[in-house]
Amino acid sequence: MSYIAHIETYIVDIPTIRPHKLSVTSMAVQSMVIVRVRDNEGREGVGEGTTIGGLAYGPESPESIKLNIDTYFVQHLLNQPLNNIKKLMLAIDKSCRGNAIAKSAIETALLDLQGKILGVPVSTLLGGACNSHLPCLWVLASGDTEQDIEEARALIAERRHNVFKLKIGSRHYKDDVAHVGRIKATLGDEISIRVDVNQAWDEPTASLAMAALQEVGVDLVEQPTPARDFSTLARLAQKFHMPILADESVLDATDGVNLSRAGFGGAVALKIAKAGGLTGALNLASVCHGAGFGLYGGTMLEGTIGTVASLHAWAALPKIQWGTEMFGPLLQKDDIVKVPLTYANNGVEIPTLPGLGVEIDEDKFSQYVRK
Ligand code: MUC
Ligand code: MG
Repeated sequence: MSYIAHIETYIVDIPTIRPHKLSVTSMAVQSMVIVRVRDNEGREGVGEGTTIGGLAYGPESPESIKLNIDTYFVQHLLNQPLNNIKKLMLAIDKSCRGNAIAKSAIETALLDLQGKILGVPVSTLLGGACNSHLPCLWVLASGDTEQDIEEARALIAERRHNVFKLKIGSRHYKDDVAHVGRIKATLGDEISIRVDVNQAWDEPTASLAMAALQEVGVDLVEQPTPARDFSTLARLAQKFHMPILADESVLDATDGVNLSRAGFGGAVALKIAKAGGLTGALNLASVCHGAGFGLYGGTMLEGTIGTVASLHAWAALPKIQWGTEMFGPLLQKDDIVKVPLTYANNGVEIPTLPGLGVEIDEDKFSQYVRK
């Protein structure tokens, strides 16, 4: 019987291809916690735990993810049999509260290793892939209207993306509407434009801004108001035809139930990092399905390991109405895997090799690992 013999965590820092500006921070580098788990026969599973801008986006930082896995999680895993991941994750859940990103990194590594041992992709462990290719949007977040238009045009010409999300909320809403309106008018009707406000507005500002965004042809507004204020989100959803995508508001299945009870209607961004892993994100997806919410495959701007783990989960969903944003690896200047994901036809291919289906490039890994 295989058991867990070794666990190591690392922080890997890779610069981004350009500054990525959100209402909460501006990123020039992405820092990922990489977990490497080995069994008694030397086979390896890898996982990733990633957030945005240190502590700017959420309560976990790369350093806390690494520290809490090393100090509190590892003792529940070492020398344990590998044939029951649920039991291992329950043991961690029972004694470690919160730390969803750290839990997601561990569950990913265990699923990768189990998939390799059984010779099946992670999507098979989750019940089976319903899709082999998923739509994937790109986020225009240089902060400069002309640069964003140029970036979008090149990606449309390559057929790499035909849906774009714009990060807004750090300046006056009228300046944001002018920026978004100019991009939408230039790119035309064929191209879908969405915005992500990352909680920056209060209700009166959101009402004014959403009316104007609806007018310029925006298809979706993501997290316009503060995460924990469900009643505001529900009121805004009832007021506008343009749908709202709840992101920071909905971490796991319980949030999905509570948002539905608050009277919200719209869509929900699933993220393995928010839900403590792939299983938690799929549990939330079931609740959303029952509540009539549309689904969307979200990212924390992970590198390839976290991105491919998410893709295996999204591929196991029969329907993902709003597509995905699993473009994280393309925002980074380099990659730590040997063969990167394939982005084509305005989407991304789901790997079919055992486990996650990606392999670490050791030279690249040593180049970017934090010393
Ligand atoms: C978020 O809030 O959606 C996803 C894409 C991106 O640019 O930032 C993230 C986080
Ligand atoms: Mg978001």
